[in-house]
Amino acid sequence: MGLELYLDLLSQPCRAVFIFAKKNGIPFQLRTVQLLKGQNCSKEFLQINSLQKVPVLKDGDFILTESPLSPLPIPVSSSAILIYLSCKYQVADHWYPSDLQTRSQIHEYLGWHADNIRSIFGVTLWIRVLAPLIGIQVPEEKVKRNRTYMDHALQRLESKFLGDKPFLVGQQVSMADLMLLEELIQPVALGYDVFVGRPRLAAWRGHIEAFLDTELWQEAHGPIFNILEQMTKKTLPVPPPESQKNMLFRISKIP
Ligand SMILES: N[C@@H](CCC(=O)N[C@@H](CS)C(=O)NCC(=O)O)C(=O)O
Repeated sequence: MGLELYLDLLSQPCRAVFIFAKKNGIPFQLRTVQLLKGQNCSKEFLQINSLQKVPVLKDGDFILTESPLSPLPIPVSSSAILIYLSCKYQVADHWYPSDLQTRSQIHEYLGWHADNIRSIFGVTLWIRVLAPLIGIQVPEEKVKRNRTYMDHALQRLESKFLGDKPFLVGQQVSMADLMLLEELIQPVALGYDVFVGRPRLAAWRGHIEAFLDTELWQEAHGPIFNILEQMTKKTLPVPPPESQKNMLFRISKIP
């Protein structure tokens, strides 16, 4: 069996992996794991990742998840997967530059991203969709706090990493840009446009989108951009009880 990617396109890191593989013409079998249907808790998926999370890469017998035993330098599955794909398929250098200092800047950003972006921007999906789907309203004070956290993170992102550059690192798009774009698209799709009033960030978004084909953009983002409509039409599956337990725990952790 060749390369398999276990993904749900509602998830930001999954979309980054999906777009990266497609854009670079990397052949893979898409194994869709629908989180809303609790497929990440199925017996079959537990054999692949006992942590019940996507994305996961399977290449023959080799499985890459966010296991702390990962041999790669960054213990976050999507970036570990992007690094694996970059090296194995020798993608264009700008995605994961071979120059030591530029590559180190990518790692520097990805480390910051894991601590400061990952945990904050995904919360909108919980507030707007996942919590209401199981009958929970996230308190308004938490919603406001999340917006404040997003705003602070974006200020730091612009001042420390982006500046006036077209991309996060160097003059061309890299995996760091893709990881960030997918996180920022999440609240946008759910009604909070983080690019409004941030011309530098909006210009950066324009540079990356110009680089991706419209068809690929639509294929990757269809599910997340349609989710509010599906909410309204009540066509989203209500997660099974075994997933709801995990979801309640996750919702209780929203700061
Ligand atoms: N740390 C991983 C993301 C892992 C993760 O949080 N995955 C979420 C989707 S975005 C998931 O699978 N959640 C299911 C669950 O926790 O039950 C990365 O950045 O690639």
